[in-house]
Amino acid sequence: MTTKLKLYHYWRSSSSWRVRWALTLKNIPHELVAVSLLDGESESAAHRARNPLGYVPVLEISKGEYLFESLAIIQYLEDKYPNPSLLWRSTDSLTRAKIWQLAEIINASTQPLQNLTPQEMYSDDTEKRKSWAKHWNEVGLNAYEVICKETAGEFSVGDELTLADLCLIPQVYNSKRFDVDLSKYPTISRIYERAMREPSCIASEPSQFEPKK
Ligand SMILES: N[C@@H](CCC(=O)N[C@@H](CS)C(=O)NCC(=O)O)C(=O)O
Repeated sequence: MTTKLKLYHYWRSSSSWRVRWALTLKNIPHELVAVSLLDGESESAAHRARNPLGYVPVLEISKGEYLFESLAIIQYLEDKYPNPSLLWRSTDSLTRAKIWQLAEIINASTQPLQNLTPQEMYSDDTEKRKSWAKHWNEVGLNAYEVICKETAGEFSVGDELTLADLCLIPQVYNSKRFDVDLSKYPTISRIYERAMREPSCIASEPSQFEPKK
């Protein structure tokens, strides 16, 4: 018997949104389990047994078998559920590498630096934390804009959604929270507006999962 995939996520986590979006776009049956980042739930022994880093997202792929790191999870989903493809639609190696490059600008060089834990290590002052996070968002978006100006069609690479967009759009959502001036990024802004009209994007975006007060 196959178990339904179970995604441990947090509504406002950008990395969680990437995976929710992939599951939605590929129409993969799954259930969601909320893990709060704010009240220490992600640091609990139960959650660290799923991911020793104490982060979300985590995908339970069968009873007691967990995958974490959103891009590894999406690669797994891509292999198991190839259509629609987020990575391999193009047969051109350079284009595939550009998709990865854009995804990694966000995944490796932006999101980790503005994550909650580095912010907490940096300062107790909420204003200083916010300007730190804003800075690293701008560093990432500056680089992304330079590259995607060359690769974009309707989306970051051509006219189809790819892994790059699944990383970019949630990061733009973070940037907005940190008051980044998006008018400095015309290509990114255009892609963001376009992506936010996609049903799979709307169905997976944070406000759909915000806990009711
Ligand atoms: N590289 C990881 C990043 C995971 C991550 O940083 N998750 C954040 C939420 S977006 C988190 O759990 N942060 C908790 C913390 O900083 O303590 C991935 O792509 O899954």
